[in-house]
Amino acid sequence: MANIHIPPGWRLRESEATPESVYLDRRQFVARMGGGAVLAAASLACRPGGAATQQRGPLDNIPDTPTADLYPVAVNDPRFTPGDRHKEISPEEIVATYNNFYEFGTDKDGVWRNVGPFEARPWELEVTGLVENPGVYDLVELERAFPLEERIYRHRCVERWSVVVPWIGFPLARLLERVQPRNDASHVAFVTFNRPEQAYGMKSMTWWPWPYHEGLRMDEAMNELAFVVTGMYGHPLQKQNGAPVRIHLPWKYGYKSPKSIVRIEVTDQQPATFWNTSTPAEYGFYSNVDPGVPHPRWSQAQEEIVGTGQRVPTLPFNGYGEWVGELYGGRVTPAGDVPHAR
Ligand SMILES: Nc1nc2c(c(=O)[nH]1)N[C@H]1C(S)=C(S)[C@@H](COP(=O)(O)O)O[C@H]1N2
Ligand SMILES: [Mo]
Repeated sequence: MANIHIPPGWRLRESEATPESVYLDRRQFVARMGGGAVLAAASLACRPGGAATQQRGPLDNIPDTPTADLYPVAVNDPRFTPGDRHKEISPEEIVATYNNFYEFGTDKDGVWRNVGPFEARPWELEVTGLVENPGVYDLVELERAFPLEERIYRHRCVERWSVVVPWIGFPLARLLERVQPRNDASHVAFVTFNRPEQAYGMKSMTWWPWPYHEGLRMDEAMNELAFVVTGMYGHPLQKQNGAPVRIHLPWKYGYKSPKSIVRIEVTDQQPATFWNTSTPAEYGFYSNVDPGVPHPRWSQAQEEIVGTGQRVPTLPFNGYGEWVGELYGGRVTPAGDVPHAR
């Protein structure tokens, strides 16, 4: 997406990701990244009776939760760990500072600085629509209801950058099995929070079709890979990565994985999606990672692994074809998904 903020050519700007960040400890990294001037714009944590005592860094955005004891988790199913390529876990400093989350602005390295006012806990998640057991769940209940597991997934943005992230959560299928979709249910819609007063991007960019929304076909949602994420890197999610609950779908472009969701709606129609509604000529419903279908404005044949300077060939389904290939009748991009695809 980022109709405006694609850096020219392949080089990521120095300020967006520096390979050295891998080797620096966190305090050095924050200092080098932002310097005093930029950090001054971040929220300052004030203690009673005192001046500002601490500056918020990119890794200080984990909301308090009574479920913190559930993290880190022990279960890491090796079936889901990337194989021979794109398998190095990205440093959390990269994943927490190079974000797409338009609710908090369009600058990737600005998102973590803007999430201060966002109250991501406590949180309710509603599951509604064509299900036998609709309900409003306290997220804490869901975190305790399903065994949490870690999944190391590749994340491939349509802007042709990628990271490798150890997410924590549970399969979407487990939640859907619990609420029992009715026989006439064909799709699942996701809706994100709608609080412009806490989200600078929502408030200032009124032209987008807020709140952010996405959707899947039921068989995609039931696929073992589709993951409800509540944590990352051994702890609950950082706000800039979609705290307290997001979706992750490793075989699709990043925009299919909505952050900070408040509702899952089971329906009998293909749901509208934020990017398809905004720019239908560029973004389809399925949006499977496909090196063979260029974006109208750039090739998808390769991608840059953020923070490494490495540029690698993009894989069909982002390397997850063995899990999801059969969902799409032998194609990666289903016919008609985007007008420019052959
Ligand atoms: N609510 C919401 N979810 C969103 C987005 C967004 O702008 N708002 N951006 C999407 C895009 S384009 C990407 S690439 C990923 C980025 O996730 P990350 O910043 O945690 O890596 O989030 C996706 N989910
Ligand atoms: Mo993206």
